[in-house]
Amino acid sequence: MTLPRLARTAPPVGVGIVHLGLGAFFRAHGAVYVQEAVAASGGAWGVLGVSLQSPDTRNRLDPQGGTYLAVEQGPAGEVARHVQIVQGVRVAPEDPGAVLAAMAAPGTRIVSLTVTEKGYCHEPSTGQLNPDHPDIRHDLANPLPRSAPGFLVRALQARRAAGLAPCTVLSCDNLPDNGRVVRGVVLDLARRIDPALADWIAAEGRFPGTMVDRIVPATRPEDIVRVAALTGWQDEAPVLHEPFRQWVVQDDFVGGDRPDLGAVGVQLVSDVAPFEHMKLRMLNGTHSALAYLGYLAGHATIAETVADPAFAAFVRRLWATEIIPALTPPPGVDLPAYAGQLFDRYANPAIRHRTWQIAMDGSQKLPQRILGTLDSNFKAGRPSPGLLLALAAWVTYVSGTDLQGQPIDVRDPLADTLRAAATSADPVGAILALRQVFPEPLAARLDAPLRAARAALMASGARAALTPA
Ligand code: CS2
Repeated sequence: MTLPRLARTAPPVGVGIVHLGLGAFFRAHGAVYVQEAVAASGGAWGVLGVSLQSPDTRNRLDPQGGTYLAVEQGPAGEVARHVQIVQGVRVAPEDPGAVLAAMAAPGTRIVSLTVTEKGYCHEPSTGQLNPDHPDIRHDLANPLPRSAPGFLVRALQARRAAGLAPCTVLSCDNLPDNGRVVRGVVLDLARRIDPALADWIAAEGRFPGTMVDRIVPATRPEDIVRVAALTGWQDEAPVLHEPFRQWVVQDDFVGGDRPDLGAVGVQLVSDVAPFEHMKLRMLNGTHSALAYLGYLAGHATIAETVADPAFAAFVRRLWATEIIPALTPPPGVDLPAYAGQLFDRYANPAIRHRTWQIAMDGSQKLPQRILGTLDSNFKAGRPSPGLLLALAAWVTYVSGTDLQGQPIDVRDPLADTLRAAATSADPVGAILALRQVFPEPLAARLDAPLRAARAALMASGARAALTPA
């Protein structure tokens, strides 16, 4: 039976937000919140989505009027909701000028981003712009950009030239102080193009920090088939997500202009940092630890990994003895209770979140997820056996060969460099020498304990190494 193609049923909403990086995460998180805020309080806050790389999402969404189903996967089954806040999709490499025009339009008051860690073209260890990044080199020499920082700077330049206020730049990526990082790369790039532009952005621009949270595994072809059977609609681009969601936003927008996020459960605060640190270290840190160790132990998903009692005990120990002691809780938050809630979220069997998916881009993720905690623990004289083992698992992972000699499909912007280091005569020494990832003093402190953790991992395998002797 041929099912009807999903189609727009809601009237269009004027575009107020241009979103760079229209991936599954934003479609299951920010877009849903904005749709609810517009339903609650109105406002021309429709979203124009931009894909910075491939046309795939546009090709799937266009025939559906930009709409899609967001499917909540909870213990009681799946519930689909029709998301219609995305008004259209642009593919940046096809027409960068059209993207800039949308970002510079008077109605656009927010440019939000989910471009992943590597999309900021910064050095993960310092947060500073990498001026040698090929896309940054390109964007310095050409008015039509390729990178996210390039689009932001050129759009702000056009707004200034047109006598408009800047748009608020809202980073929704898992970076510590994401507002400060995006502000830093934008100002650095702008200064290299036009110092007066940089001064204007520094004075007038706003870059609120955010903490975003919802587990959104990649959609598989079989999910598309299942969602069609569940709903009776043929949707070529559904997104799947857990019931939980959280969005903490620093309330600092140009002219105070934003959707009524507070009406739909977004926490508007003056300082996001404690929330970001908690989430990056407790959720993303253990996600990465479980991803590398779980993958090496033969587990395909996070739910499968924490269903293994050795891993369940390991992750609970990580929170209790290595991560929570190094954190300052955000106001009103009970960190052990938060850890318990995270465990239940990981264990949700309906969410098939692959260890391989989370293992991607470790060079960009580990500094804020794991290295910050390790550094605090070194300084406090607190042992971190579990985090060291996770780091040792990453060294093996990026070598491209698992402990049984099977190949690993490593995805990372530094994949070639990492593989060369991890397959050299001194893998730990060569990996720790990568200054993009490991700052000097931390690398020196890590040397001996990481060698010991790696030796234990190689001797007994990932699962056995989890349990302290
Ligand atoms: C995950 C995150 O893929 C990853 O690296 O750790 O995408 C994680 O699922 C989200 O940050 C949850 O909010």
